[in-house]
Amino acid sequence: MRIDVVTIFPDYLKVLDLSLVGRAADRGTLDLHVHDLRDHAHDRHRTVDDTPLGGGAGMVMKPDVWGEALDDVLAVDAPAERRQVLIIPTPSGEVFTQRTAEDLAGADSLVLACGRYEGIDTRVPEHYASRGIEVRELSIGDYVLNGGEAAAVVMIEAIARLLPGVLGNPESLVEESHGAAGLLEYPVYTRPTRWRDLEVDPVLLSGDHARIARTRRDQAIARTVSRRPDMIANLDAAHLDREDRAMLATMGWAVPVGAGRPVPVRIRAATDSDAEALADLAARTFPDACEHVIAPEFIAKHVTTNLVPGLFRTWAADDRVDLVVAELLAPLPSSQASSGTEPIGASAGPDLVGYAAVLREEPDAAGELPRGIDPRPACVQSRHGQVVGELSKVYIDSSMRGSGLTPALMSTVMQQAAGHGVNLFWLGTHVTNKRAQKAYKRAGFRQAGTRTYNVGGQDAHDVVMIRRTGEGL
Ligand code: 6GU
Repeated sequence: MRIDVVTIFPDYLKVLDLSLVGRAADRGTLDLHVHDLRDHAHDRHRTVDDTPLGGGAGMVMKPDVWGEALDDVLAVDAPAERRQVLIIPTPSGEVFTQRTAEDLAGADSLVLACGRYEGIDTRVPEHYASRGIEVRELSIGDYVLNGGEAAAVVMIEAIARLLPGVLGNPESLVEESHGAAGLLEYPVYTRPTRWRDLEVDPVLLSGDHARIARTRRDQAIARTVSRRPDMIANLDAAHLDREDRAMLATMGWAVPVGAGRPVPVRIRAATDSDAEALADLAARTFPDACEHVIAPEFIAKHVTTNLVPGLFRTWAADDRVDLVVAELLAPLPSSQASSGTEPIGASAGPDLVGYAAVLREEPDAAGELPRGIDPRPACVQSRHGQVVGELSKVYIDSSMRGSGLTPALMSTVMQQAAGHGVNLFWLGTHVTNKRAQKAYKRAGFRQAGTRTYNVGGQDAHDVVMIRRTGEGL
């Protein structure tokens, strides 16, 4: 690639002779030429600027001087198959990104016109564009430099390292920040493994390549969520696997069904004021769990007698109940909104799309267990000192299936309950609901037996699953 730079400070570009760009030039991959703009000024003072027409601060660079300089370096009648780009670094340009660098690395030659002062007369880019030259006015970020030289150095380095043979190890282009994944790069470590009391994650020393890859991916996601939420909002959901989604959901981003991008959610403890929204959510999600196996009238009866706002109000007030909700922080595009009985957003309440509860098996002062707790099935044996909690249960709005909210709610509620002493979790789920059983299995549950469960007056057959805290996932 040939690069020409026109500037009033040719020495500024000498930094490019150092480092990898210099080596690329030595090898012939890059043919860099720097020209002094003042060679094209013809008065005694070699003037390149003048006061702005219409008044105002600063000086503007003269179009006649620039025109002569650029006519000299631009190959005006170059063959059409050679791509030549005129780049004008300016804070009022389009933002130069890794995508821009990748695009420009495909050109045959670049000419960078570095302005100083308030910029170059606007007719200069206009003129060359009208002559069929590809002109790009580019900014390297939202701040102002005194001239385009530093920006030109930045752009040339970003472009040159993408040219074939410039980087020693092209592999390092694959996983870096702002690469195709749309995430920042994961944190990196080297020896010593323990430095000033700081240890590295032992997974990195395990030699287990799949686990290392997973850990790094989770770290890249975590870092991007905290530093660049704008990048998370733009992630292409098609590139997110189940574990990515679970990680994102724990960190406040979920991918709705059919959506191309994650949306912000908050996973938090439920309060009294969630009771109505929770009852609505329960009414539209409970049937999903047993729709095809229990008659609709039994389901309806169960919902209207049990899953009432009063139940959720009682749970929110009971410290033996850990009740966690997932709240949508921005409305979904209407095509993805759930088609429940209550239109979402019609009420003033929170937009809840999921909940999970753990009911701790512990009598209160009156000897009563938490409201709505199921009798513990015989197959759930607690040893001395074990504190039993019923995971009751993880319900997700149909618009959020596969969004990552299920594992995120599950791990949040179980962590919270574990903090309140629960170390043996159990749950019952209908024998035919394989989707739920799979999800619980992934969360570390295993089948312990079965139970018969009464839904609105009809017996249902449930699989009983258990998980002890500390049991590996
Ligand atoms: Cl390309 N030029 C100048 N002068 N300032 C800038 C810039 C360019 N990009 C950000 N700030």
